Parts: sequence; C-alpha cells; structure tokens
Amino acid sequence: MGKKPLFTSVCADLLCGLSIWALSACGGRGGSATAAPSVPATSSSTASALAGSAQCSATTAPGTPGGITLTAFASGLVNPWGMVFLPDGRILVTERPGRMRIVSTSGALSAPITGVPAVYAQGQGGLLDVVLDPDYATNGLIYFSYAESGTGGAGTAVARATLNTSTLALSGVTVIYRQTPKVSGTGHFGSRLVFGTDGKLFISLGERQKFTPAQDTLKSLGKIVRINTDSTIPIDNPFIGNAAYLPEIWSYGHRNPQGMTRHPVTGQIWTAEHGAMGGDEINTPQSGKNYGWPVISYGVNYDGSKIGEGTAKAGMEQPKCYWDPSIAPGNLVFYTGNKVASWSGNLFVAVLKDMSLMRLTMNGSNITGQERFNIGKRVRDVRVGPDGWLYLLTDETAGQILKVTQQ
Ligand SMILES: [Ca+2]
Repeated sequence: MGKKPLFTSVCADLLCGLSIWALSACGGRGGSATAAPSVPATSSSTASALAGSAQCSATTAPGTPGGITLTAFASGLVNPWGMVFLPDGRILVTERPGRMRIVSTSGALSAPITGVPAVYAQGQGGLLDVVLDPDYATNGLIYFSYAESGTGGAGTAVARATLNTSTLALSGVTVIYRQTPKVSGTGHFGSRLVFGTDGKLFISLGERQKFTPAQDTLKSLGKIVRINTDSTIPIDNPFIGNAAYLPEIWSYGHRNPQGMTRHPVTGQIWTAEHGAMGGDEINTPQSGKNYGWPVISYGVNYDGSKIGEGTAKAGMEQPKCYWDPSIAPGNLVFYTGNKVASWSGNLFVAVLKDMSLMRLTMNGSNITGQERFNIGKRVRDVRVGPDGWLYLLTDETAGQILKVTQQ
C-alpha cells in the first residue's frame, strides 16, 4: 500500500486547517474563531465555490468512549444487511444470501419468509435493504432492494410486496425499479431505501466499481434516484424533460452509498458513502447536484495513486465531512430516542472496517465532533428501536442484532 502523493497530502492538510476553523465556528472545539483561513482553490474566480470539507473525526465529542453496554438481542443471522421495526415491535430483517425473517420482541428468529425473488448473492450483492410503506399499518406493503443478475451482468433492483406476518409470505411481488445498465462485477450495489416526507422513495445506488459511470447521467450507476412507489417518476424531479439525464436522478457523482436516512426535523436526506482509500463521506444530497466521484475525492486508489482532479472543483459538491483513514460506513440514523438526552439529534453511523459505531454530534445541520464506540464486529445497520435504544446489525456469517444501551 503506497503513500499518498504529496499534492494530496498538502491539500488535505490545508483543508484540515479549514476544517478545524469550521468546526470551531460551530462550537465544536471551544476556540474563538475570528477569520477563515485562505481556501485552497484552482482559480481565484471560483474560490468561493471551492471551500473544502472537514474530517468527520476532526474533533472528539464529549462523552465516555466505550461507555455503552452491548446486549445480543438476536443471533443466528447470516450476513444481515437491513432491518426495520414493524408496528408491533418485531423486526423485519434481511440476510444478504437472500432470506428475510421476522425477529420476535424476545429475539427469536422466524423461518425464512417465502416469496423473496432470486438474488445475485455474490461479493457485495444479495438481498439488501428493506423498508415499510408509510401506510404499512393499513396496506401491509414493504419495499426491498437486492442485487439482480441479467443481461450484461448484475445491478440493483427494488421490489414492492405485501407482507403477511402470519403466514410469513410475500405476495404481489413487483419490481418497481432497476438500475441500468447491468454490468459485470460483484461490488458497489449501494443500496438503501428511504421515504421522503412527501412519500417519494429515494434509492441509493453504487457505481458498481466502474468509476466514470457515476458521472454518466444516462446511467443509474452512482446515483441517488427518486421514484413514486408505483414505479413512475415524480414530476418535480430535477431533470424532468432534460434528455441528457435519466428522469429518476436526484443527485449523481456518488461512489457506493450504503447508508441513507432522513433528518427527523428538516426532512433532508443524509447519506454515508464508501470512498476510495481515505475518502469515505457523509453527504446531504440536494436535488440536481453533482457529488464529484470520480472527478473529485479525498481518497486515493489503493495503490496510492491519485484519483481524478483533486478534492474540489467548481460545480461539484463537497461532502459534509470525510474520514481519512477510511472506516467503511454502513447505514446511519439520527437519534430520536428518549433514553440518552446527550444523544438527541446526533447522527450514528454503523462502521464495517473499523468495527465500531460512530456518534457524530451536531449543531443544527453541522457536524461538530465524533465519538467512537468500539463494537468489535462489522456493523452494517443502525436503527432506533421503539424503546428508544439503538439496535445494530453485525454483518458476519454469525451475524447478530445487538442492542445498545447506556447507563
Ligand atoms: Ca463526493
């Protein structure tokens, strides 16, 4: 594994200085900020558009690292990937090899639910996320994402179905979205499913480890797309009527966003994205915006070689923050529980490679600091339970649901 090129290191240092200023200005470091340092830019005319981003870990949040208690709530899951609490408190969970189960309120696993379509369970592919329809209590509809094989290779798909929790069966399974085109390879499928406050469905889609298709707006690789649940396209999507763009595109230039959630107050969609080495990102994708991959990135190739044109470019958005070294983020969620007052409104990130749970403190929509809780297992998903505690999925062959409490 090579060292980063000098240019990238210098840029990162400059941006780090900027980051600390930005975090101080938000109260994250306690210092008094009087003026922003100069902003690195490729030309003076675009300097105002090229402000750099902050390292997510630039400050340490107040708290007691490790001061949580982990309880094994359920065991016996094989590479669990997504979960959602049902109205009765049970948990609907996916296992990447292609199974979906219901976990009882005492942690017992049901038999596999029937009717799940065949999935492409290779590499990072398989059965992925699952969410409930906003009107699930009355219509019983669920939506799930998965890797699907077909002409050209494989790609992410999203299906809708009616869940019968008594017979443990899906019925009326209908594919409502397919990533295009299908390509070779087993990596970077995304994908998370999140409903906007208006009932439109956001789908995060990886670039299938193909790099440049993330900037190709006639392909849905490396995109956040937004659809109606009947598979039609919302009329207020940003590129409706523009033949140079797929109409479902909400934002583009993403690498592998495997985390996505909705802010409980603002309704804004937040994503966690696997970057190249040293470039994992938190983003707040805005309608019609370009998030840069692979033209700009804080990461480098795994052989140390540079990617693209640097860390900033006019017309491309900066992440809210990034991690260098990489942590490999899974899903993320804002804490809306009532069990730990100091966590209120904080952003929790499931972490795979670093085998941890990150707590990002917030001031409004600004990230002000980070607290790391060691979990010791690859954490794929994090959700707030109806009891106000956090629940984690560990993405392992002997995978578990862990309950997180704090005294
Ligand atoms: Ca980016």
